[in-house]
Amino acid sequence: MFDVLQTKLGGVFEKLKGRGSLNESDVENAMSEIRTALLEADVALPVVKEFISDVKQRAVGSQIIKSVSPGQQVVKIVHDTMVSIFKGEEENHDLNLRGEPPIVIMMVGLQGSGKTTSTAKIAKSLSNKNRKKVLMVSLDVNRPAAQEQLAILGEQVSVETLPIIQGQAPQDITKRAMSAGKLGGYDVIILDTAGRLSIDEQLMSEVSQVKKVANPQEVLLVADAMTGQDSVNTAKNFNERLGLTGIVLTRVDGDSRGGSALSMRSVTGCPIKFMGIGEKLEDIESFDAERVAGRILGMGDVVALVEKAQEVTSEEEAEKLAKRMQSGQFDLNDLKTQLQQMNKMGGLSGIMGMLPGMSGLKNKMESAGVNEEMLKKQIAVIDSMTKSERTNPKILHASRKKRIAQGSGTSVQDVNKLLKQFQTMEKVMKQMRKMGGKLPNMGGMGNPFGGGNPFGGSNPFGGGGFPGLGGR
Ligand SMILES: Nc1nc2c(ncn2[C@@H]2O[C@H](COP(=O)(O)OP(=O)(O)OP(=O)(O)O)[C@@H](O)[C@H]2O)c(=O)[nH]1
Ligand SMILES: [Mg+2]
Repeated sequence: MFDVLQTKLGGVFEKLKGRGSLNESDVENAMSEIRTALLEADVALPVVKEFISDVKQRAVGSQIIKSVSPGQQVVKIVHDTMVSIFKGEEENHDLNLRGEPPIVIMMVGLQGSGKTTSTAKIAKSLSNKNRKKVLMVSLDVNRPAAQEQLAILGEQVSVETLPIIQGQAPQDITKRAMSAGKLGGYDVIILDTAGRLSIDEQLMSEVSQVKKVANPQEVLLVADAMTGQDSVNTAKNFNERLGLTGIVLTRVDGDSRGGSALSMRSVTGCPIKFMGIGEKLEDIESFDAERVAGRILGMGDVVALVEKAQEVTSEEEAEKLAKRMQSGQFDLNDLKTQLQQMNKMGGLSGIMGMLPGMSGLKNKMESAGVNEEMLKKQIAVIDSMTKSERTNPKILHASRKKRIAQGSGTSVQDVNKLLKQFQTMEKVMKQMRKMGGKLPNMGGMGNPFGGGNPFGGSNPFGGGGFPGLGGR
């Protein structure tokens, strides 16, 4: 599975992971080797470029973890980048079967890509695992015996197929399928369309018309993982013309280069929903980004190690911060750490999004201008300060503020705002100490971000949200 990609990247990683230290040129070298590896595995050039720049960006923004080697850390970053491309925006790569039945799934793709086989595989899985009543329908009137092929598969997997009426056009078969689906009380109808050698107008207009009649909830492109660069154009064309909702990647069991998977995902923005991993009708898997990236990179142990180390590091950091706050030693360096931590957690919206019932608050915060941009700006302001300014903000007078504003690309007003927040925090912490470490009940929490104090906002997270404010 994805052999070429795996072997090529594996070589780069083996060299990297043992390295105790990496300088800039080591990293540059590793990047250029990864670049070559991806290209040789047939990943499309724009996707390679995006991948490399994403890795670099993550590398720059990542925190150095003492307990693992830089090489190991790079391995982890490449892994994360791959997972994030495979995952895309959606959380869920399952079929969308919500709504009023029958739900229609339409299978499209080039000739021989595996549409009919995948139709039967998906039908079998929906019927056995999800207990759905499924109707399979062949719209392939071009290839002799294509409709019979599906009927035979239907018998093998014990899923019904629409009776064949010779001479009917695809649109008419579709209409018949829709009414049979409703009358028969089916949950799901899967339409298996005819393939073509290459994308031609006739094919596209035929499937577009079928789509209009059937109004499918899922339009799945079935694509052969073994076809290299061409698959990207195919996917792009189908997507532009039909609006795909997902990809079924077939023949992943073969000696495929694997690059097409990454490219198609990236170019269409459509999630890969299934992988065909053999000719048998149970040879289908849901696509799991973590697992696939793990298989491709073959570095599961390193990834786990770095994850563990990251956890420990942020815990240690949180504890250290909490202690400093309790002893009243909090300075702007600590504020920066805290801002970074917030940023790492996916920014405020990421955190808020995870909490049920918080969407209203999230909007409020956004309208108060508390967002990731702001976090970044604040971090930039602190970065532009000298060491002594950070530990002793009291020395910040007008000319220093002006210099900091210029250095961070912000305004003196922004600098003042940050300092104001810092002072508010100091005050809160003093109160905390007085109350024996408990978080004071800050008045006016109706808008926790009132007064431009984002740290008031950590309060609604139940104290555990941010290190140091938990009152531990
Ligand atoms: N090894 C392997 N073979 C597969 C897989 N999926 C499909 N095949 C094989 O590929 C061949 C073509 O599959 P079909 O399902 O008939 O392809 P199709 O897209 O319906 O073809 P047309 O209808 O002619 O366009 C068959 O021999 C299948 O057994 C897979 O995941 N792995
Ligand atoms: Mg077929």
